Amino acid sequence: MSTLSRRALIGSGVVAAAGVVGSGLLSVGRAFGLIPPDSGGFYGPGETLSYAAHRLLGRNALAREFPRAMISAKPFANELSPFSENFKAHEAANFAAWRLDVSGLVRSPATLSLAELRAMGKESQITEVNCEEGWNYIAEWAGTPLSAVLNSVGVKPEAKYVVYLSEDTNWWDSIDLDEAMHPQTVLAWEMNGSALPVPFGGPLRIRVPRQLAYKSVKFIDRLVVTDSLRGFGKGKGSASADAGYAWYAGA
Ligand SMILES: Nc1nc2c(c(=O)[nH]1)N[C@H]1C(S)=C(S)[C@@H](COP(=O)(O)O)O[C@H]1N2
Ligand SMILES: [Mo]
Repeated sequence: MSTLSRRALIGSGVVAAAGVVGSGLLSVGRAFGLIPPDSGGFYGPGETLSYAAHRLLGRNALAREFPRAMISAKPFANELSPFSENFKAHEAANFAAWRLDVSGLVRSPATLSLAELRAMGKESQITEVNCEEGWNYIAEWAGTPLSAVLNSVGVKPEAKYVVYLSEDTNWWDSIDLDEAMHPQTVLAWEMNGSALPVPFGGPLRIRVPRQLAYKSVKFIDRLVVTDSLRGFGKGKGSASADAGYAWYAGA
C-alpha cells in the first residue's frame, strides 16, 4: 500500500468510522468513492468500513484460484424457482435466440447473442462458489470477461456501477466499476469444460469470484451501466441488499 493511499484512508477517517459515520465523513467518503449504496441502514457504518477498506487496499487483489485436482466432484446447485414458459422455450431451442441486452451509460448500447459474446474473448478460472450459508464448491468457469463487453460498448465517464438482471428470476445485483473491470469478473457460459448447465445458471451467469456467491447471479440477460442505484428496487444495489444482506460481499 502506498503512503498516499494509507494517508487517504486514515485522513478520511473511514477506518475509525464504524460507530460515527456523520454527514461530513460520508461526504468525504463519497468524494473518494467509498460509500456503498446500502450505507444508510443499521449496519451501514460497518458496511461502509468494510467496503472502504477493501476498495483502498484490495482494488486489484485476485480471488484465490485452485488446481484442477481440487474441482468438486459434485457441485451443488441452489434450488431455484420454476422457470417461465419463455425460459423453457429458450432452453428447448438451445438458447439460440438468447440475448444479453447492454444499455445505460454506454456509447453504443448492444444486444449480444451467446456466439457474439464468445467471440469477444474467453477467460478461464478455477474458483470457489461460497454461499453465505456456509457451503461451497470449486469449479472451472469460462466466459467472456465483463471488461471486454464494457470496453466494446464504451462506458461513459460518469458511470459508477454495472447492474445485472435476469428476466426469469427476481434475483439481480450490481457491482462497482472496479469489480466490473476486474479480470476475474466474467460472464460465464462454460462450467467444467461444458456449456453452462441450466441449474448452475446457463446459458449465462456472471461470476464475481471475489465476493460471496449471491453476487454471482444466474440467467443474466440484461446489463445496465449507471451512475446511481436509486432507480433499481429499493435503491440498495441488489435484491440481496433489499432483503438485508450486504451489497458489498467481499470476503
Ligand atoms: N438467478 C439466481 N441467481 C442466483 C441465485 C438464485 O436463486 N437465482 N442464488 C444465489 C446464491 S444465494 C448462491 S449461494 C449461488 C449458488 O450457486 P450454485 O447454484 O451454482 O450453487 O447462486 C446465486 N445466484
Ligand atoms: Mo447463497
